Amino acid sequence: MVNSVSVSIREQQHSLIRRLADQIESSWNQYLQLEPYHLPEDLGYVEGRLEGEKLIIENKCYQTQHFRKLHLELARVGETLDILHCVMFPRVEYDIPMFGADLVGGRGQISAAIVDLSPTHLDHHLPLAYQQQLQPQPQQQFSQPREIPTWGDIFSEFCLFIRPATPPEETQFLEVVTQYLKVHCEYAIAQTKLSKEQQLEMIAGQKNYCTQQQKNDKTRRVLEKAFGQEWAHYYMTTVLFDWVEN
Ligand code: BLA
Repeated sequence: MVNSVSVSIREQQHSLIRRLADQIESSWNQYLQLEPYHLPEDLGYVEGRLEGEKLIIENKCYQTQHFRKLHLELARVGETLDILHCVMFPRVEYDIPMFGADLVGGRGQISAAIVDLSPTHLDHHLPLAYQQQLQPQPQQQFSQPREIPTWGDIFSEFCLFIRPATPPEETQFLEVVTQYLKVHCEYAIAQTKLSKEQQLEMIAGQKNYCTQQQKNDKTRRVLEKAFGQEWAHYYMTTVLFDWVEN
């Protein structure tokens, strides 16, 4: 039986978004043992209206032994705006950085492609394995590097933020993300639990990451226009960027 409701908006989105979503899921499946994660109030699929155009949000969420929440979100505003948002929230029992990625585009062009492995340590250092296995991104390899906004002081030297200008640049971006996911997942699954005291630093680090991300007015504006201020705030603080208190 064909169930049209289950057809993902992924098929209609920009090809880089589709490819990145497929890659994220395939890396997760390759390295991690995924268990379902239930979003509050069944926010798996949401529809709103942005200036007369339909905004559709599709969420996929999992958890694992080392990750409290693996969140992959695809969103589409009418025919004009395609979005991929992904954050891997570690359990605070482990010393694991934050993986985050965002792709925003429309009318055949991705305007923002960002990926980072962000420190959860307050002194901003990443685990040694990351320093050893990854190279800081030479943004100048891309013809249109973009400037990180001031709230983005949470990002590391491995942050790549560009407007991909050609198909080879799109593929190169995808390869960077694939490499980050490999290093990140392999590191994460090898971690053992921290002491209670060390966990406090992870809690503070994740809280800082989320607080800064919540300052992204561009995300907030899209959600506010489609769903109103209150819902946008609720969504940004409980689905996109939530943290656990000790
Ligand atoms: C930018 N995010 C944006 C933009 C929009 C959104 C419309 C502007 C695009 C542009 O400047 O070309 C919108 N992003 C959304 C919406 C959702 C979303 C509505 O994820 C979800 C429903 N954002 C993240 C994560 C990172 C991130 C995980 O969600 C990074 C790891 C970064 N997005 C990010 C940054 C910008 C951006 C740095 C540029 C902001 C700026 O230039 O001011």
